[in-house]
Formats: sequence, structure tokens, C-alpha cells
Amino acid sequence: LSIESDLRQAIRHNDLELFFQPKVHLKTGTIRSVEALVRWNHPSRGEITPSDFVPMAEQIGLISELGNWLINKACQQARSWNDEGLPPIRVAINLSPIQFRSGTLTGNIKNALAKHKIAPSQLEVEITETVLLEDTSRVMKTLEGIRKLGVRVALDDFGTGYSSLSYLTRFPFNTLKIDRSFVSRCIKHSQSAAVIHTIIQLCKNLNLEVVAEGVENEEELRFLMDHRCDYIQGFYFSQALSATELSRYIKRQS
Ligand code: G
Ligand code: G
Ligand code: NA
Ligand code: MN
Repeated sequence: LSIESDLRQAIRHNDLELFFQPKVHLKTGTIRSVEALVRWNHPSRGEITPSDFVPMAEQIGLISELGNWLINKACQQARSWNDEGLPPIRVAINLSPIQFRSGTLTGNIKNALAKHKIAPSQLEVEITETVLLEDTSRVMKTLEGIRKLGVRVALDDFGTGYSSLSYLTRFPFNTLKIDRSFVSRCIKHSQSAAVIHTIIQLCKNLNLEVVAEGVENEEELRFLMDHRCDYIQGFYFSQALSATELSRYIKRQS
């Protein structure tokens, strides 16, 4: 019980922190795009991962507060990097199905962009296929609302769960993220290599950006380069960095 009130406090007092994992654009080798990953460093329990506290926030009715915190924090960070003189960095945030269900999501995003004076193209929302299993017409309306703002939408963890190719034609995605389970097997397992190859071709044909997640070694990187993947993300290149570390990284690069 006390951990739940701690979470309430943490959201209100801004004790959660965002870290940012770079997505490397393979053609140019540059980083202009990151995924925001939330961390909660609990005073006595140490680090608690979102896989543990997001469900908790859902149970105790804090999820829209958490979502709103996340949206604002991401925009605030983008503003702060812009003000530092970095090239525009696109920030992707993860939204759980329940966060996605909120009727005020589109409005909250719009307000946060205006408040922090962020171009909508600097924000991306990552959702998983489980979001799409919900009330289709409502999900569709929300996705279209987000896209109309000019914010990008990515389908995360593609290829796991209830993947249906019809999602790709029915919902307005900009980006598809290949799940890391395929990447981690692509060298030793020819079926996984074939799946990745086919997903990348599909993305090219549908005009979607494609990101490979969970790249952990040189062989996987080489494979993805050979197959003309657009972006890679993973520990081989970088884990999630603090805002300051990320900024230093990009300045060093440019
Ligand atoms: O960073 P880590 O491996 O601990 O992330 C675990 C899971 O939590 C991932 O599936 C990731 O998408 C999710 N996650 C990370 N940050 C957020 C967030 O801010 N909101 C939500 N809803 N999920 C997040
Ligand atoms: O579900 P989602 O794709 O949002 O999960 C993102 C999580 O994946 C992050 O919390 C991050 O810690 C983890 N991650 C990122 N890169 C790698 C990687 O190269 N290997 C592994 N095992 N996990 C990764
Ligand atoms: Na994600
Ligand atoms: Mn993913």
C-alpha cells in the first residue's frame, strides 16, 4: 500500500525520470530520434521498472496522471534540447492501452506541444498491438486525432502478440518497430532473418519507417544494414541515457 502512495507522490513531485535511448539512422549514422523510457528510483526500494509500476498506476487510477506527466516531460525535454542548440531531436513516448483509452489524450498532447512550443513532428507515440485489440472505432479516432496534430505514431514490438497485417493498412502508422526477439535470433535462425527481411520490404512498400529494436552486436548491425533497415536501437549502440548524456553525445557527433 505504501508503495502506491509513494507512486502518487513521485508523479506529483516529479521524482520519476526519463532516460533516452538513441535510434541510429543507418544511412547517415546520426541520432535525431530517441525513445523516452521512464525510471523510478524509489528512495528505499531502489530502481523500479515501468513494467512494475505502470500496471500499478493503472490499478490505482493514476494512469492518466502518469501519461500526462510523460507527455509534458517529453515536450519539456525537447524544448530544452532545442534551446541548447541541438538539431531537432524527435522524442518517442510509450503509451499503454489504458493510457491510450483516455478521452483527453489528444487534447493533452496538443496542450503540451503548445505549452513547450514544440513542433508536432518532434513527438512520436509508440503503441503496441494490444492497443489495437480494443474498441476499434474509438482507437481509430484517437490515432487519427494524434496524426492530425502532426504527431507521429509507431507500432511497437511488431511481430509478437496478435500481429495482423491488416493493422498496417487500417491504422495510420508512420513507423514500425521490429520486435527484438527477431533481431536477437537473426544470425543463428534463418527463419527470423527471413521475417526481418520481409518486414523491412513490407515497410518500404507501405512507405513506413522501420526500426529494429534490441541490436546487441556487430553481426546484427551488419545484417540490418545489408537489409537497408532505416533505424536501429539497442545496447550495441547505446542504452538509455540521461538528458545530459544524450545532449553531450549528439554534440560530440555533430
Ligand atoms: O526501459 P524498460 O526495459 O524497463 O521498459 C520496460 C517496458 O516499459 C517497455 O515495454 C517500455 O515500453 C515500457 N515503458 C517505458 N517507459 C514507459 C512509459 O513512460 N510509459 C509506459 N506506459 N510504458 C513505458
Ligand atoms: O517494449 P519496448 O520496446 O518499449 O521496450 C523497450 C525496452 O527494451 C527498454 O526498456 C530497454 O531497456 C530495452 N532494450 C533496449 N535495447 C535493448 C537491447 O539491445 N537488448 C535488450 N535485451 N533490451 C533492450
Ligand atoms: Na517502445
Ligand atoms: Mn518494443
